[in-house]
Amino acid sequence: MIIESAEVVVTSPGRTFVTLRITTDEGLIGLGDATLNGRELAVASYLSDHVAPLLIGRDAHAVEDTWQYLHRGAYWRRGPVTMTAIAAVDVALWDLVAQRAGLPLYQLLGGASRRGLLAYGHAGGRDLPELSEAIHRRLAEGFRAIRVQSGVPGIAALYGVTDPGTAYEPARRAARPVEEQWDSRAYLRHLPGVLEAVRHEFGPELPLLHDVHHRLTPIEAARLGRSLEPYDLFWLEDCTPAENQEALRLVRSHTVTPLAIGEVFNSVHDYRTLIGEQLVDFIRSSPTHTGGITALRRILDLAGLHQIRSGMHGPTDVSPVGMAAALHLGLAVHNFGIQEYMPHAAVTADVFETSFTFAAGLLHPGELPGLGVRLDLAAAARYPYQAAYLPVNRLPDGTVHDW
Ligand code: KDG
Ligand code: MG
Repeated sequence: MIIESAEVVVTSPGRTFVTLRITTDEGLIGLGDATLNGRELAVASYLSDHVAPLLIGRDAHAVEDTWQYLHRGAYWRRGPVTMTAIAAVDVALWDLVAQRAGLPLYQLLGGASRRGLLAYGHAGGRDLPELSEAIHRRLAEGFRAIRVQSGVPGIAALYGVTDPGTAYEPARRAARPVEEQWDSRAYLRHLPGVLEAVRHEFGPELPLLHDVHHRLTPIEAARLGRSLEPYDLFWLEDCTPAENQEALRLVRSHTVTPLAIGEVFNSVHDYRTLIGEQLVDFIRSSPTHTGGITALRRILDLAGLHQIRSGMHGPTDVSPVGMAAALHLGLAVHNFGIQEYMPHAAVTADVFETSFTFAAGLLHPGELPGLGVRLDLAAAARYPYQAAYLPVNRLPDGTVHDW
């Protein structure tokens, strides 16, 4: 199965997605997600200028060798652009190998370890009544686990909080990033009361998650984790800037609230201290931003030795192709934890035809050979690239802060 062509498709049906489309001499088409939110064209160029020409003539079955060839062979390793590009190649090759075998991809990864993947949905509200309404809406849609984000008095524009009834979409179509605000003291005062009210209204069973989005110092995160213990969080996500692995030692030594981290990581090396010292409970990486299925499976195998489970990133900026890759891997690995699921805008289905399903709170990748996703090129051309940026975050005095 020889690779004949590799093209990069940039399309914006609802939001921008970058997809690698590999065609073999037998006419099979494999897809890989290369979407890096707000920096999409950097990965598109990395792939079309530097990687696609190297793929022509290679054996599509050589998934591991191709991964090493692009990773070690480039000399310049790691980083989100490089690893998202390698991920797209890796996932497209797995898609091809599984299609050639006539099997859904999860069967090549060891087969199903469970009936379906517990998914969590997002609920955000500017105040408690809005938040409660948003949670009820998610429950009615079938979600059995909920990420809770709340407005904070005094902060006008805040991560995770949308206008009522609208889907959360962090990237905004504008020439420059919009600016949001942050105040750690106001947040730390307000959040425990929010979780208390939600736990009281929705009872002890519902798994509740919360994302701090990298904003606290280690001692602030330790305080927050401890103050949320009575509300039994499923996890507290990205409580400190993720690149400082050692910071989690301090947090961990003060709280038993489970910790999740890693949506911005791109390599197993980002996790070595965290996994080796058992400083976290969930791995947030998706195949899309971590070098693909080949690389994430290694991370999850290492994590499994320490009873650390998966919690793959599944925002709208992971494309339907990337989502399918996460679902096949999540169905197969033993140490699956939970899967984030933010359904894409309806218009995305004009371009990407998917076979994954969501029912009774569980996702399943479906039974079509390969990933089970098709890309309609003609439809993709009807949604040309539109620039969008993630927000920038500032403290009350104007200092730029982690977003
Ligand atoms: O591209 C950035 C978003 O995917 C991210 O901000 C969403 O934090 C996020 C999450 O947990 O889904
Ligand atoms: Mg997050």
